[in-house]
Amino acid sequence: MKMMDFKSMLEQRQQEFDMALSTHFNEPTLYQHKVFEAMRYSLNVGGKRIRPILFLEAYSLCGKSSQIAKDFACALEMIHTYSLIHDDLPAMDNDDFRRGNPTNHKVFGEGMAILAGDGLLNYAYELMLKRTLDSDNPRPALLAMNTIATASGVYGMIGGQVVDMQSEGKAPNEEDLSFIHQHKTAALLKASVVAGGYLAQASQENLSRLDAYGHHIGMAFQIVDDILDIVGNQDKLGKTVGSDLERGKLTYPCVYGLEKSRVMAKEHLESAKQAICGFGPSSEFFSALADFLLHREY
Ligand code: GRG
Repeated sequence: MKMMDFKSMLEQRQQEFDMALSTHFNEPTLYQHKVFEAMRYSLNVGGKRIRPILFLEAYSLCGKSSQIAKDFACALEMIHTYSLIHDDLPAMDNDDFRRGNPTNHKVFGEGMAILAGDGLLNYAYELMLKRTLDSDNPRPALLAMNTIATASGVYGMIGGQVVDMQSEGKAPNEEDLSFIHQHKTAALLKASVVAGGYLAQASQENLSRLDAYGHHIGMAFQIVDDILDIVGNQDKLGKTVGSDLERGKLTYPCVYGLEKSRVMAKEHLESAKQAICGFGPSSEFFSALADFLLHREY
């Protein structure tokens, strides 16, 4: 697939997803409207929508199409957005800008940003539970939700964030680095792919393919993120470059150097493509997405 064709497909999916997401945020004026405003702000401030698109693609690769999948995709973006709002707080990474715009706490204040993050996390599960309860066959949805919950909790993203926080200023070491990348970033990306397979009742063989693809793109994604923090263009990235170095963060370039990190990211991407080609020609979008993530500039 040509990169141009891929980009227009990606854009179309992003637009479709944005429409689905907006249906959950058209509440009339409520007493607690401020928290909705803060939640909407970060949800709509230019995210690439990678996780929901991964989820919906995995779901449709396994031959399905349904409303429940769109709602699960929205829930994934809400969980991702909560993690970014909290990550930007002064008590964590203390960032003033994300995606070229002021961070949530800069606009709404720290207290409201904490609540907006909590609100998004909880709303994600409210939505998934509601749809699961409406279903005649809830098991696939429960398996998908279990995958998402585990990947974003203390055994996944939160666990990775804990070790990431503790690693600041520590001597570079491969073991901590591998734990951080697998848990903080790769876990939710992988879960987005695998949960799509669970919801679509994919075979064990296809679940294994999705699992491997998700793992490898998740790892490559974070390695590329580390590289961009050194060589990226600040305007394109929409955030300050060099912040990892400044904070003494444990990153791939600091453990392996830039060149080896690039090679490692490429190897993960090749493994991801290898894993997904078992689906045949219908896996073309996933394969192009792997390339896009490797060559992304933001
Ligand atoms: C606060 C519990 C808690 C966890 C935070 C995800 C995370 C853990 C921190 C974010 C720090 C960070 C920038 C990690 C790099 C990888 C990453 C998640 C990048 C942002 O994801 P994109 O590029 O974001 O998909 P967009 O802006 O496109 O939505």
